[in-house]
Amino acid sequence: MQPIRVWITPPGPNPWKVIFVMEELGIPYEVKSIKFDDVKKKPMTDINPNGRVPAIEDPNTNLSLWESGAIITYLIEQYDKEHALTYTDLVGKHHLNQWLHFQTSGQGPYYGAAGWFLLLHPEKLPSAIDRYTKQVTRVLGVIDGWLDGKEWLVGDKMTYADMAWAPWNDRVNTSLGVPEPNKFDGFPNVKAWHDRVTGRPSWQRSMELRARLMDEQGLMWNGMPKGTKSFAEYEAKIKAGDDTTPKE
Ligand SMILES: N[C@@H](CCC(=O)N[C@@H](CS)C(=O)NCC(=O)O)C(=O)O
Repeated sequence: MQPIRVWITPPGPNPWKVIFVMEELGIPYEVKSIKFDDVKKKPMTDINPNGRVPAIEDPNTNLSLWESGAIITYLIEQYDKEHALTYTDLVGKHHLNQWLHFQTSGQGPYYGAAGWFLLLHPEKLPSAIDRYTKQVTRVLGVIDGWLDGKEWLVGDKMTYADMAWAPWNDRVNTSLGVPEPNKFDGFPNVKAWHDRVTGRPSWQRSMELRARLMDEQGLMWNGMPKGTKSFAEYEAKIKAGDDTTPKE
């Protein structure tokens, strides 16, 4: 099998859903790591007219695809022949699809918007911050309730649906404006689940790759340019229009 090319910007959470699944399934891939400034330019827009990452090009099937949910569904259908990360019965299959849709429509956009208004928007708009941080908390509450007495979203094993939630949850502190160790306060089932998912060696490998690619682009783990000493300094750079970090 030839490696699948995956287009990413290292700081953004969405590409890491796809890398995580590829790592877990042992799918060979090569990363095309681009700067956030270049997502809305060629050649990225030739691959994804919406100018967002992730996107993949699979030379084995001549398929080019964007939207992380669509990519994960494809990878599972095409390369998870043993059904390691999925279910094939009618109910299981559609419940997995449901949780994946909830992730892409109900987690990513809200977490992204909360982080944007909290940290990156040039003006502080309390009503927008309040609206989106409350949505993040609400979504965490939905998952926490669902996971009560359960280890996984669907069935009795980790699936692609669980994995899809990990990258945004891993940095939910930046969407809530709380210290990292407190990010799951009040949501013990989410915390236990997130620890289970991110305890996988495939997650560790994905995050090692992220650290290397962030370093290559002169970024620190939290997305701030190297050498930025404080968030206040970073905010000043953003106000001056000197920001290159991902927005959602
Ligand atoms: N719904 C898309 C969202 C992709 C997305 O927003 N990706 C971010 C990086 S994590 C991006 O490319 N942002 C570019 C921009 O905001 O211009 C997906 O799930 O793939």
